[in-house]
Amino acid sequence: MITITGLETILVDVPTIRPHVLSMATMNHQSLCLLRLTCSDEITGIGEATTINGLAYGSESPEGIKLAIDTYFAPLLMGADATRPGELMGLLKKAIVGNNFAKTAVETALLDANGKRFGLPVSELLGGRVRDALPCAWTLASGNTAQDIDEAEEMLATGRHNVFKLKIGKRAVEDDVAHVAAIKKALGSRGSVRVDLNMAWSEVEARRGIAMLGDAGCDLVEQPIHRNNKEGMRRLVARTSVPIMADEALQGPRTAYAYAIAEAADVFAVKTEQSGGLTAAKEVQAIADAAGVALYGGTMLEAAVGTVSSAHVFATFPKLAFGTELFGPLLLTEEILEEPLQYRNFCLEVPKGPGLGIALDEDRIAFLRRDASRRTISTAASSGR
Ligand code: MUC
Ligand code: MG
Repeated sequence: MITITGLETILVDVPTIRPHVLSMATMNHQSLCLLRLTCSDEITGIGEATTINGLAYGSESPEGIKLAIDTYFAPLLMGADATRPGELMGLLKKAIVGNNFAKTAVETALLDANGKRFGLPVSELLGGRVRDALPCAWTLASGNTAQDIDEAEEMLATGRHNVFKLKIGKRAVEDDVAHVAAIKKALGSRGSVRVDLNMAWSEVEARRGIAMLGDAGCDLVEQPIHRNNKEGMRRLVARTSVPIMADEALQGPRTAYAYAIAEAADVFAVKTEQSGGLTAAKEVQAIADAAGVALYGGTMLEAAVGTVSSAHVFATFPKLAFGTELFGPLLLTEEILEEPLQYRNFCLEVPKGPGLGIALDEDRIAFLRRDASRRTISTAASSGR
């Protein structure tokens, strides 16, 4: 039997290329929890769990994920059959409540290892890819309209992105709509403009704001109101012509089912971490397809490992009407892969090699890991400097 011989969790801090301004937080860096899962056949699988600004977005943080995996997941997994991700994820589901992000890191690493072992990309282990490149949006969130327009122009000129998600909800409704309208006016038909409120509006604000956004040429409104207000989302969907997308509301297949039967979203933003894993994300997709809900491949602003893991999942979706937003690595100042991901023709190319099809740049990880500075200080102290 090929067994799991080790789980190492590593916190890595990477600055963002500019402040990323969301309604609930401004990010200046991204903290990743990387997972290295070693097996008795010398194969190592990698995984990632990443949140937005610590605990600003959800109930898991990178530090909490590390603690959960080290303390509670590892004893359940050590010595288990590494070739049976389905069985192991079932075991974790039974033994551990919630902790969806941590579960995703583990499933990613198990599937990466199995893919390397059997010579297949993760997308093939998940049923088979139907596309090799994913349309990829960019988020304009500098907090400044003119800077956002310049950024969008650069993305269009370089062929990197022609779909733009604007983070709004911090300012008064009218001011936010004016910001969106100015960007749409500048881009015209060259770019799709969408917005994400991250739950910032009340239902009354949303009713007013979405009507104005429609007039301004906005193509999609993401999670305008609180995730628990399913009835409110249903009312908005029924009343407005701009498609409404659920994001924070989708905490795995059960909530996806509840949203689908309530007709509380036109589009689902599927996120692997929020869903509770790669297989769970596929289940959300199946529910959406069965209910006639359109799909979008979302991000938790993961770095390269989580981004590629999501890309393998989304590459298997038969329908992906609204594309993806797998741009996380591009928001970071540092490359953590030996070979960077390829973004071209407004798409992210899905790696074709076995497993995730990527390799970490171990020197960069050694430099960026959070405990690296402590190690350097203790070396200097012990040499008497
Ligand atoms: C979110 O709420 O969708 C995705 C893109 C981005 O800029 O933030 C994330 C989170
Ligand atoms: Mg969102």
